[in-house]
Amino acid sequence: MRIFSGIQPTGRKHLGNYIGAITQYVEAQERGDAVLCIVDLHAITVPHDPAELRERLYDTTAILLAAGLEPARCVLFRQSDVVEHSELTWLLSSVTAYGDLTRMHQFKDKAAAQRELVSAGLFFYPVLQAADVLAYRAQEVPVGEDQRQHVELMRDIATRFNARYGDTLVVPAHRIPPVGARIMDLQHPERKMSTTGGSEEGTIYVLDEPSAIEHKFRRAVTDSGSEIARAPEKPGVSNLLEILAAVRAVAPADLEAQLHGMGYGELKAGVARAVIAHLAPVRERYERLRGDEPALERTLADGAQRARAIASDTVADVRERMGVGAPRRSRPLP
Ligand code: AQP
Repeated sequence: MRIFSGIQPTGRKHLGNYIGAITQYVEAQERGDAVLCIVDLHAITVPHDPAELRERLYDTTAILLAAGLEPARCVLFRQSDVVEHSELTWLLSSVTAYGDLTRMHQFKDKAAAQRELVSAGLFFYPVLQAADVLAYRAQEVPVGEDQRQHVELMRDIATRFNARYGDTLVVPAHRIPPVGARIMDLQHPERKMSTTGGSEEGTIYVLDEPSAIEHKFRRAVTDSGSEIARAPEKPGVSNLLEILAAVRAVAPADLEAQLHGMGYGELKAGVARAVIAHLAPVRERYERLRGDEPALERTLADGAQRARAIASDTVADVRERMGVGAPRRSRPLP
């Protein structure tokens, strides 16, 4: 089975990214043929500093390797190194409904947050994301809950393409983890933990020092009452339970039973300890890997070469089906 996902090189990776996505990428290496992409072309749809983008890309590469991605067991690459993503975006735009793009929650949220320019790139972001996945004919896309709508859109795009031009693209399915698909901000537990929209105090970064993690959990907002249970009126406690369940790989319901009678302060301290222990080895490996940019560059270049071999094949089939370019007679269509 082919598994594909992408992650942005913007900002610092947080616990939501780690639990909702990165952990799934690492597991994907066990379950199938994992292709993971650091999406720098997505990152330029909002204002950015060019030099910083390159730095953040290396940071993200090192975090992914430190988390357990092994270049020998997966394809790890930088999106802009495989130009087929850009071409496929344009080809697929003709089977993408304009009305669907106007309904994307992420576009609405991010457009509202822009102070100057709302770029056409931001609007087109989900088409590029569809091209990322469809280029690899991936069956599965591990993502957090916030990406559900984008995966639905890419399914529609693939289905429409196949209906119009004949069976060419694989219609992918999302894989949203049962626990930890939407980690919330510790200060505003009604909002998701986020790179751009969250609070600094409420966001745990993968590379935070243990003392910072401890401090942020100590200050986490909890709810009225004293019961440790998940409930809509207890978003703070629910989030802490979800985080603890995800890092300990246990069911939240089992935790509720185990922690019955414990106070909120004790809960927060326990979650902090578990998260610190979970992230400490990642931080240590990151420090070693991040210093060697030439090695990171070699890993990405090798990944891009392997990625291109797959993506160029799909783009050639899409062009042929659509009647774009010179006819190709050497290889029959699938
Ligand atoms: N709070 C979250 N809980 C669980 N999963 C999450 N993801 C993001 N936030 C949470 C998942 O992380 C993956 C990679 O995300 P990304 O870095 O490409 O950016 P994003 O989805 O736009 O989320 P961010 O990091 O919070 O950035 P902004 O602030 O720009 O929206 C995705 O699979 C995502 O679902």
